[in-house]
Amino acid sequence: MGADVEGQSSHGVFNILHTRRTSRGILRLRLRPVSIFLIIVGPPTCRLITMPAQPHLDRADLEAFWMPFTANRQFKAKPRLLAKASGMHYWTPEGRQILDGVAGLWCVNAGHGRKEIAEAVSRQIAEMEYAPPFQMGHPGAFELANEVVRWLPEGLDHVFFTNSGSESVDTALKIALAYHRVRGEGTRTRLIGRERGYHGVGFGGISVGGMVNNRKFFSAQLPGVDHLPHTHDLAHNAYVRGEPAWGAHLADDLERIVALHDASNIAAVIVEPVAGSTGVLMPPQGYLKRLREICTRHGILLIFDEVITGFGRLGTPFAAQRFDVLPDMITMAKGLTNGAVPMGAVAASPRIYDAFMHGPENAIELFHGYTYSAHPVACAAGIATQQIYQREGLLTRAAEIADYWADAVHSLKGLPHVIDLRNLGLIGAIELESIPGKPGARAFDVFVRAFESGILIRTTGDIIALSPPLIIEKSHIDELFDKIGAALRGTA
Ligand code: PXG
Repeated sequence: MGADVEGQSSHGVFNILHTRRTSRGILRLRLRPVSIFLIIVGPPTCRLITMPAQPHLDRADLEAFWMPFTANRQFKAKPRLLAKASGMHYWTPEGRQILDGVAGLWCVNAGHGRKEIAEAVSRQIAEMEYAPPFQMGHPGAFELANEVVRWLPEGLDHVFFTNSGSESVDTALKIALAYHRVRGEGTRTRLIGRERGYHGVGFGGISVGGMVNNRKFFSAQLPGVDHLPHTHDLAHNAYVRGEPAWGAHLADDLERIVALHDASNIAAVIVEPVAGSTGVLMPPQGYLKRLREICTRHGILLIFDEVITGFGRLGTPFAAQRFDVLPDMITMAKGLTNGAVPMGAVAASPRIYDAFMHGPENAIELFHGYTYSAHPVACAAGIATQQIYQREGLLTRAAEIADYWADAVHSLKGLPHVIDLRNLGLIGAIELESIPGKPGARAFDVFVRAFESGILIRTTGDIIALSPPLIIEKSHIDELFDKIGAALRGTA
């Protein structure tokens, strides 16, 4: 093709200015005036990826946005931008293809660019962009709640909508406190989290959470919070596949806290079934069951924070099913809408819901909610997402490919700086030895190298976390781990 070829697309007539064949059979076309197209050539089909015109961003243009959980100055000196996504991939504004090893941020479980979600969202915005959720309703809210209940373990059958994981956590903690109060046990106010837990960034979430940097700058936390010990111990559990055998006894620490405060003062325990943000810490075999038993014995509510484990990450719809443990509440977000529209939710047991359904029928039972609870557009995205999960069997897919994934994770054993490898469902972790005095620097270097080689991974401290879309194929797994291996070999 020459520089003067003319073509037609939905964007109008274009002139092809430049073509270049890259690796993997991708033909890149540079077009006038504004678009870049990528044509992926490969039997049996061709796919046309259109890149919308990207505004050019100078250093000064990057200043106004105060980026979350980001080294702002480092990023703005050398930005890493994403402009388009489809299936297992992102593309940079320059058209570089990036294999997504982390489902965006543990949320795009059905893969990127799902047409059904885009269409449902666009239909809903055109039809009714907003409806007030207080003393009013819209059909989508009830439909999505029913869809979610279908995935939940039997025994959780009510859904309260929020807009994020952080809001879900704070909502669940508030429901726990109010639940005890409406039952006449208002002294049960203490909340128990876990060291190295992550429960979002609200004041409730950082109070029960256990990540030092997320807590130490913000002195005003909830009073009356205790923490269980975390379960991560490389001396016992290094290179274990799946759930480690050592550590169930760490749940017994809850008995110590109960003995200290008395159960009559304790409202709830909140844990992530698999601690994600803090570096992918797998629950020891039997640990969650033991926590459940102790909570039940003492009338303490057990909350599973399933913001990352919900919606198929471990090969079952929720981790509660995978571990065969029924919590009193489950918090969720992320995969609820495939990351397409912000939304979270709290699932509660009938015992909890029914406890509020007393008093005059015209009384509001729970003084809690958000302007955007059950937002119609989020509900539309959520319903379309659940239909994809159902139709494609995605919430059990991780179980099918988990062994191949586990082999790939553990194939990195022996590579430079690797001190542990962990896997469960479609989650993986690579723990690296830190550079003395520079915690996190080594993993970040691997992250940058990996991005430059065409894969997106996630780091927390010196741990690399992996959580790809659930549509991942074996060839993607091979590419992901080949490139991680190369990045590890390349780092100092
Ligand atoms: N609970 C858990 C278990 C989470 O993983 C939240 C609550 C808060 O969700 P929102 O939607 O408020 O962010 C999360 C969020 C990472 C990473 O790198 C994980 C999260 C957020 C940011 C980074 O692992 N999870």
